Amino acid sequence: MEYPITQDAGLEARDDRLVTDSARTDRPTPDVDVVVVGAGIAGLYLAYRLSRAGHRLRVFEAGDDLGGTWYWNRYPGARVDVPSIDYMYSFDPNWQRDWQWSEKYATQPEILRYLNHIADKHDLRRHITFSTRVRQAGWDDGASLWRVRTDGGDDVSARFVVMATGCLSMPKQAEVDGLESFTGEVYFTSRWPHDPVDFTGKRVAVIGTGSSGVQSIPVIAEEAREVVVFQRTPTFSIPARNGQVSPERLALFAANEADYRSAARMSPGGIPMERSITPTFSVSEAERQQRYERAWGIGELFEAINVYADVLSNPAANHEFAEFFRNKIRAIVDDPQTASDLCPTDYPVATKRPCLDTNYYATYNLPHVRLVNVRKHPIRQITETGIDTAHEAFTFDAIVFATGFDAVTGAITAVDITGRDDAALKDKWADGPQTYLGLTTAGFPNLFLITGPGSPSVLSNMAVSIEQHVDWVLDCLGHLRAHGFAAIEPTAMAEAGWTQHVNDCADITLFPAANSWYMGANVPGKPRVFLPYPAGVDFYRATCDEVVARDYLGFKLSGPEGSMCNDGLVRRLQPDVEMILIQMAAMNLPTLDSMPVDEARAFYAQMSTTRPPGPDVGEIVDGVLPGATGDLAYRLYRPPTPGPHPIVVFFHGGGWVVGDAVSDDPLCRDLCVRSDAIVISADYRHAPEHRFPAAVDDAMAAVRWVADNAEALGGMPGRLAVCGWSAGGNLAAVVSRLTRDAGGPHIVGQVLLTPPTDGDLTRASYVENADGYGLTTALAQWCYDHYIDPADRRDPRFAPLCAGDLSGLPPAIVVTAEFDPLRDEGKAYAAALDAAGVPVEHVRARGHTHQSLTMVDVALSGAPVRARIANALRGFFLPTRTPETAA
Ligand code: N01
Repeated sequence: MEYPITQDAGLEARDDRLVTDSARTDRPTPDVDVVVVGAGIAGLYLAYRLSRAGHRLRVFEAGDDLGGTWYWNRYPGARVDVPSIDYMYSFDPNWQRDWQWSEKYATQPEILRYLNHIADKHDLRRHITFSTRVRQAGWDDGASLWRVRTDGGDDVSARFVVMATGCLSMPKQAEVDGLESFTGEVYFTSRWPHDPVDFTGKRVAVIGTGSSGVQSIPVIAEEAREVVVFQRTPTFSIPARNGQVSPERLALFAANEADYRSAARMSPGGIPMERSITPTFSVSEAERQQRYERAWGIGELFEAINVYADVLSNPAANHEFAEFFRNKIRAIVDDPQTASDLCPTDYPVATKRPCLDTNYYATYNLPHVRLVNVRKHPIRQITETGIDTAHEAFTFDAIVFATGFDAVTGAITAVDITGRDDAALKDKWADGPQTYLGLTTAGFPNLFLITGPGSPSVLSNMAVSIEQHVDWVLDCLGHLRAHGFAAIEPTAMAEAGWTQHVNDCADITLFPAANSWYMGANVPGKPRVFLPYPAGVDFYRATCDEVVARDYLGFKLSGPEGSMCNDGLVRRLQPDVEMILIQMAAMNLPTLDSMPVDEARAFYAQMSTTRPPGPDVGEIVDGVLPGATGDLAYRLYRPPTPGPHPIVVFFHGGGWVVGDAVSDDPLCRDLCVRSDAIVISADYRHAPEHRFPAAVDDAMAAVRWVADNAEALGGMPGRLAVCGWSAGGNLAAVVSRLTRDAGGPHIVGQVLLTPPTDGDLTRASYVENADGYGLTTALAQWCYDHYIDPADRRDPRFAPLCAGDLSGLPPAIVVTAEFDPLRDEGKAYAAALDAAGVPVEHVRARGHTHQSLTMVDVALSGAPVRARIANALRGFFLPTRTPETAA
């Protein structure tokens, strides 16, 4: 059937007029503008966009036909695990006129038919050279072009190379000894024959229980006489509940397909869905079970994982969800030992790709299906007739390997790619891939990676992510043309920043806890690096768009008429901190400095009620202690371990104006548990009613009282440290010096968390971070003005940095946050302590704000900093630091 070549108005409007490089320069004209490697979903869309934009292109495809993943993975039961109508192109808006999905989750043959249908409809085949593998691509810097060689003898020059090689296309080696001796049939799910395979009456082994194994095992078991599944790691799988395409989804399409697709693009996973913001333990047990049941019943992976906001970050939340899964498995599988072997226990749920199945667990109830737990009974070797484990010799007619892929990077590094100075990409990535946005890599100009490492790729609906990348590349090529540039390449700084950002995102999740292919852990010798970008399609797309809007931030663009580079980092905040700031901004809350003091205090207290409580401690005691002029409230946090314990006197934050003994409750709990010390949060009088030095006098009184009563409080006399956040950090620093001068009480260490140390508003950090990061410069000034007269601001009881002599002060840990107006004075104080010979550890909290380090269980990226604080406290409390031994 012939289809007219359609042109979408939107695309037409976006493409710039073609001006070839040769028209501008006398440099050699490449054979084509773009070489595309791969003719799967990405390669086809590239062919569509590039050809319509007037680029001369060639697409090389190793397979005999198009389809990529869907060409190769023809194993029995192969299906998509994203609903079919989400897993399709959006550039073909009138698709329903000539295409219909027959099922919620289409089979491999149906998807392959769809891709062929699209290729024919838009006349894409003519760009593709089949049965041809790209072996080599080398950047010729002098000519500013790529030289691409194939196993078919092609030698093609191109201005750009786009790797559309797929994330799961390079099969992993079998890694079992003796395969060559087996005389029966051998199959790999990833390279399944085109002719039908008939297992009727046969004894079949299946090795591997990832998605491919989970899908194929039930179907193979329908034919085979005997099926033995060799399982190394059990998987979490939910029933797909396949059937007709959901009428609700179709109705959404009928209402407005453009809105639907746009919602997908701005969703966390590439399927229209609201990001869950409910923490698991914020609702009742009954409600949680109800929601888990719904997740199990709906048959959609993304929905299931989105059940609660913290499933992938909170170990306890993950454990509960995993236990729900395990109970389901135990309920389905009759044999208790088999059920137990099928229950994953050594990695958090969803940190390895979960599966969608049809009758997977129930298949193990069939009399001719058996599970062998390879962890208990390792495969020794494959023999002529079957498989030997340490305990048993099995005879098979066929062995099916469903053993997975060298994922995400494997297909890219399989091509010998060399960039500037003949540097090999494989060498550059030897310790893990480095990319900018997962799209480009420094030193390899004009090379684009579709769904490359460092982009959402395999954690998202690939169809949506592929389109986004291809659109970005096409826009980029249009930009280069329009501005007379011939080459684009990321800077080393931008790439390092992005690689760091991807790691930061992964580090606040449970993903690194699993030996998954996401981590490269399934391939022996592959570096352990989290490969995809886990913060979501929505954030990722916004970032890519921002890079363009900021004049291709982090890229160097060059051409015959010159070059431009707007170098920098697109994401500098910790990802969770950024998310919190976005949410706070959306709430449009009034600022404290816009309110009368009483209102500000009430508002501050109100805000505290909505945060997570922090960890459980052994005991909490509320009491009063004698302050300088009257009673002061305190709260004591005792660790769950047997005492006596060292004691930390803690001073809360709040700019000397707001807050009280319990306002930093989660932080105090966290410090108590992590450092195994009693934390006593002592209140002090607040300004403006009680201006400087009232708070200092109270802080001194509190330290004296705690020192005098250490034993009665369950503490260890002589092991006393001070700690404070913000204004409390200032008080801790001041008290450390005053006690030194007064000859006691002896303080073994001081913890100063984002402290003001001289309130000098002219410092750079007050200017750089004046607004947008929680504490504003205006609010800091409001606090100072309430607390202290300008004339007193060099008094060392306010400005410890102005104290003449800092020698002999207790050892310190000073924490400064990158995006804090107070950053530079904390930094200066750490340097001054160091210069005075005081042992000091200065922790620069990268990507953090004034408050974020105190946000226990909210800003998870703050936890390692608090762990360092606790570690420092433990060091302060070592017996060598006590007065007796110090003397
Ligand atoms: O591969 P896998 P897959 N001895 O790596 C085991 C997508 N996909 O092809 O975990 C014994 O997940 C290995 O064990 P372990 C989807 O994203 C999607 O199944 O390494 N066992 C594991 O059990 C998916 O995640 C769809 O300990 C060995 C299995 O083999 C990705 O592709 C369908 C072994 C490999 O599982 C990959 O899935 C199919 C050995 N030597 C795939 N080596 C859908 O859309 C490996 N294993 C539904």
